[in-house]
Amino acid sequence: SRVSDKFEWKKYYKLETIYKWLDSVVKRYPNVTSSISAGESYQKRDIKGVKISYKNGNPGILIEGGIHAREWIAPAVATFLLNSLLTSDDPSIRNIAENFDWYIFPSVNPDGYVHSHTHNRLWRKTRKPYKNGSCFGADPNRNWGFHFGEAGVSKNPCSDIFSGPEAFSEIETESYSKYLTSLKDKIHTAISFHSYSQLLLVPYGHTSKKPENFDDLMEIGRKAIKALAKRYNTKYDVGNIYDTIYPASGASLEWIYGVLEIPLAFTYELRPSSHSSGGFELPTDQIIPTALETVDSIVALIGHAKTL
Ligand code: ING
Ligand code: ZN
Repeated sequence: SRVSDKFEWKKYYKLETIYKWLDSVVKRYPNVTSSISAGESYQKRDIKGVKISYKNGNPGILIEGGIHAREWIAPAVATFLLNSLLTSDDPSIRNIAENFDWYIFPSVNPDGYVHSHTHNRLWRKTRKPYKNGSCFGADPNRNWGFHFGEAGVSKNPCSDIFSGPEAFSEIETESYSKYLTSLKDKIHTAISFHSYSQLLLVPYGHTSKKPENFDDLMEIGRKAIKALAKRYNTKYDVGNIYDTIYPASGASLEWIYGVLEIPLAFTYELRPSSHSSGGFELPTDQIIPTALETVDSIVALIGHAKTL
């Protein structure tokens, strides 16, 4: 269709363009895809996703993008992955496409994403007003009800890492978490895309203590970043959130791992490596290379997870 022909990962798209493209994908692949929703945002936007299922009984994988508004490469990689799973004829991609159910949400903070396109490129949070409208939003990756408020958060509503007044104070995290609860027994892997730093992170963020399956997570993670490096020699590190990036509690993947007990939880900090290489404003000519190498790594990650 015209809509999907114009969607080429050569630039960063507005939310409306992404959502129209998701609809066009479901129209084009009605037998294997369906439109899914994790609720709506404070400003009443849909938290829209696409489910891919080639057959009954597949284990499920969650893909989360855009929980932080300014990290524009995250929705771009999530949509590129969705497209690859549906259109690639690479046997290793066909294998993961057809033997897992994929729940892909490219932009779980839609109000923030729109705000970063229309008003403030570096906006991170949701858009609910606090302090009588003098500050806006909580950090949707500090707002979840697992060790809420313990580490790497601020109680100041004007801070970029404001946890919110209580867990799930934001309608986005509240409704998205309810949706995920309904998937609890259907998924074993959850992957979130952020930027930037070129890291692959595993639990925990609220403590430096290592979770029970840490060794498995690290082994899978090392395989994944090795596969990522093959195409362009892009260097990633792998490690726990707390020590590898910084302490942070109340993140989506902490809750998914700690409360829903989804055993395989990975966060990608995508390109670039540093602020001086573009930071959140990754040049558009790097969208496709970033997406290609990330898909390579997901093939390895999922393939290895299967053998555990
Ligand atoms: N980084 C993440 C953040 O929320 C993170 C790091 C990942 C923390 C997973 C906790 C859990 O701060 C960015 N760039 O947002
Ligand atoms: Zn982020």
